[in-house]
Amino acid sequence: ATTPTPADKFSFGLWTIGYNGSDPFGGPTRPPLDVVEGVTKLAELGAWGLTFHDDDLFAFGSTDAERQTQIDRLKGAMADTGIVVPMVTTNLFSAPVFKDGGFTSNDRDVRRFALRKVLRNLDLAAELGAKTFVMWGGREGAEYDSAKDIQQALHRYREAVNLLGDYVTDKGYDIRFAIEPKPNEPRGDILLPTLGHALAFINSLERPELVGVNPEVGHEQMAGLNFAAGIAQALYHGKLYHIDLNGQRGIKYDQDLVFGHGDLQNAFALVDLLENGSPTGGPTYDGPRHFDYKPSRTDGVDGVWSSAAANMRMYLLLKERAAAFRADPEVQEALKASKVAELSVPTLNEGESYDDLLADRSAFEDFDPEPYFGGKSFGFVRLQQLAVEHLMGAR
Ligand code: 3MF
Ligand code: MG
Ligand code: MG
Ligand code: MG
Repeated sequence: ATTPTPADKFSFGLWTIGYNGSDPFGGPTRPPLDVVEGVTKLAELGAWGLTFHDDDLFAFGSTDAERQTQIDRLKGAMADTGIVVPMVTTNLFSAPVFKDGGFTSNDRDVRRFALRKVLRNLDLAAELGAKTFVMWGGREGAEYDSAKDIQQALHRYREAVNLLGDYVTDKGYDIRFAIEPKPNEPRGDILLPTLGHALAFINSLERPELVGVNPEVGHEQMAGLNFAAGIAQALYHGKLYHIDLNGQRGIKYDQDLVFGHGDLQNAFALVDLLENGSPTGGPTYDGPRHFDYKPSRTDGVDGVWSSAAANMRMYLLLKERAAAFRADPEVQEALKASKVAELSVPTLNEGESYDDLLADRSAFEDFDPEPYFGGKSFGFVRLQQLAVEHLMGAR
């Protein structure tokens, strides 16, 4: 059960396994990865899908012929291995032209170029059968408050996403968009910095039904937020279209560690939620389990593949642990004692009005808050201890 198979829907970005170790302070520590080798290795490891930015597959500025050669090589590798492309995304952050952003650059010519780059890549996404198109606006932001009119930037972001929605609708593409929030890095501040900002923005669009979120573990945690709780809210809104799994240790630079190598307790809660749903039901997630991590700069080429395997193994181990947690009679009893399921009972009786509530003396006049002082515990700590013991394999 800890051996990955395509049925687990594990996917990897070409930029993840292809990361050569470059950081702001040093150059590559590994050679470039060829896409055919990447797809072959992923298939051997039991992965299901590959995702990519246009520039991962064919360098920015490639001729049409160079671009087509790489697309054909990818298609060949897909046919040979069964690897699918569930998601495609566009790089609007690496080339110097995007130094002030793509959709929201102050320079209008850049914005028009960015739109064309994305439209072209949408055609490729449809051609390869991708169902999700992720938008991470890494350069859509600023360092200086006086340099960026944030409200106008949001108008331009909206204009761009509306156009893309018109395009896929008119073309009949079976593609939805997923916005990937991130608070900072590479910009000092990035627009739509958290899941919550993105969800609010989506409501301002012309076709909100076409747009959801692609939250990344590390990105929310860089903002000090609880990732599993954020995912629960994205599910509540019906907006979890895709997910970037990785590890992050606190509020610092974007570490992109192996999934579970950061906040392990929160990773456990996340896998429990994705696999088992909330304790009382509600929407679950059956989309790709996509890893957006970076093989460590201190690893060689062997480490690229052992760390790719580690991501999938961590997920499957957590899935096993979460299943054991749910099945444990003591956990079920503890959940009951903690009244976790009682939260699913509406606060008002069926058809009850505020007049009825006001007339209910038991709700207020006769209600006794005294026993809550020093009285019976909710038992949340006991429940969490059980969760951690299952996580540790101690039960
Ligand atoms: C950066 C990211 C991005 C996005 C990617 C695709 C380069 O921190 O997480 O990876 O995930 O652009 O969606
Ligand atoms: Mg990232
Ligand atoms: Mg990251
Ligand atoms: Mg990401």
